[in-house]
Amino acid sequence: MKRILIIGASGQIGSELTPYLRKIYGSDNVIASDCSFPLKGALSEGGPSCKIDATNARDVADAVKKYDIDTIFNLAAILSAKAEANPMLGWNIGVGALLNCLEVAREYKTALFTPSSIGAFGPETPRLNTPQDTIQRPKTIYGVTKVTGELISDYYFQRFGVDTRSVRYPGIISNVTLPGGGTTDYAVEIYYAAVKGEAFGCPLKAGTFLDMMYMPDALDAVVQLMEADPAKLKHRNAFNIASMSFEPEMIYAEIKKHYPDFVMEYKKDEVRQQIADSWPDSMDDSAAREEWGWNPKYNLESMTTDMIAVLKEKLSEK
Ligand code: AKB
Repeated sequence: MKRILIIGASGQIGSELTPYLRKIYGSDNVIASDCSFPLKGALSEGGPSCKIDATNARDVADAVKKYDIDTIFNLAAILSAKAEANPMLGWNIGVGALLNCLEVAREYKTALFTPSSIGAFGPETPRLNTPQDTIQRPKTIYGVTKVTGELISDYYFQRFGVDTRSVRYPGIISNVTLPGGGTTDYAVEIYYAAVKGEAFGCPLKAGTFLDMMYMPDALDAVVQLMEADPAKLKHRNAFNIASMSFEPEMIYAEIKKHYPDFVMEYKKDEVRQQIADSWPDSMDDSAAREEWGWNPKYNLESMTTDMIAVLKEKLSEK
């Protein structure tokens, strides 16, 4: 990777991936873009930026030509619960934007990373230690777009030699930009509530296990995978990656070690609960470990300590 274009730079992943890549590859070599423009703060001040609506192929192609891009990160997405409220929007962004990126990647010979998700699995998938290669019959539009994305990305690799690679992200926990519209968002929002001294209404019931990951590991994964020797990759779209699996009571108990008076109640959200019930409890990520050295650093305890320290500082500045 030498000249990188990030599509959807203002989102949860993009807002942290952009500065992370700028540190590694140089500020001028990482172009941040989003459909809402101008970008704010460090995203626009820290390096080049432009407006891209990825559902418009010309926007993507113009930026790739103008900035002489060799790698595209397509982070445009409508998360699971929000996509259920507007399935056509979920499809147009999830698949339409990806198809545009694939065609541009084919024409201009760039590599392409588009995240997949635990949402690419469904109720018929083995729940525990979900294998890398297994049944994928998701029941959400988000999941349908993710499986479509995995298949079409593999097709472009096999048919046209486009260097497509991806990971199936678990719920990502971060402290810079809130996710919004996802099923796993509660695991971010709970920290904000605890640090603000507020009670938290948890949308998922006790016992709902899901894979989760702290943002620093999610960022490392992208760079490790995109820098991996292609000769070692037996899979491409997309690798299971995992670092921790927990249910609401476990994150609550961990936060209570820092805030003993913190209160979490259940405030069930039917849509999110149904989605979460259709997703795996924990994935087997041995293919990622073997093929490109995936090795996450954070667990629930170390993530909680870090999240609380960062949010305390961030929220006290306001
Ligand atoms: C969501 O909850 O929709 C996302 C995901 C797991 O892909 N965070």
